[in-house]
Amino acid sequence: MPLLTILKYPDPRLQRVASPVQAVDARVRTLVADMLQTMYEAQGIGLAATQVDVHERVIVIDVSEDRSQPLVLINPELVWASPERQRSDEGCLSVPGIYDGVERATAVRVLALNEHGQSREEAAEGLLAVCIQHEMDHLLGKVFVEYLSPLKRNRIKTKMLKRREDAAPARGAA
Ligand code: GNR
Ligand code: NI
Repeated sequence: MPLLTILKYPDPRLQRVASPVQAVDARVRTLVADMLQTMYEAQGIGLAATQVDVHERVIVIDVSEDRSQPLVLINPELVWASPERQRSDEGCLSVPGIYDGVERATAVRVLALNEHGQSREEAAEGLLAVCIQHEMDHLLGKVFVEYLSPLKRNRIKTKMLKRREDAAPARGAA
C-alpha cells in the first residue's frame, strides 16, 4: 500500500488550485520524501501534491528505467514550451486503468526549486516533457481526462464511480 492516499477521479479535491510553497523547510522535505515513496510504491512516473490532497506546488517525477533518478520540482514555472506538439498515450494514478491520447508540447523548459531550495532550470523532451506537463496540470486542478471528448470523459467518470461503489459496498449489502 502506498504511504499516502492517492485521490481518485472524479474527487472534487483534484480540482483545487495549488498555492506556492512559502519556504522549502523540513515540512516540505518530509512531504517530498513521502511523495517519492508513494510514487515508487504505486509504480508511477510522477506524482503531484494535489493527488495526495496537499494543495501546494510540489511535484516528484522519475522517468528512469531503474527508478534511480528522482526529480523534485517545487513552485515550477513553465518558461518555454515548443510550438511543436505531439500526441501520446497518458495514464494517471488518480484514474487507474485508463490510458488515452493527449496532445502536448514536444519539449519544455521549467524553472523550479529543488528540495534544498535551490533554483534550477530543466530542459525536457520525450516522456519527461509529457510528465512535467501532466503534473503541472494537476497543480492547476486539471486531470488529463479533461482533454478527452465529453463522451469519453463521462464514460470514465461513470466507470470510476461504479468501481468506488464496488470497493465500498453500502452497509447491509450482501
Ligand atoms: O505514472 C504515470 N504515468 C504516465 C504515463 C504517461 C503520461 C503521464 C503519466 S503520469 C502518471 C502518474 C501520475 O498520475 N501523475 O500525476
Ligand atoms: Ni496524474
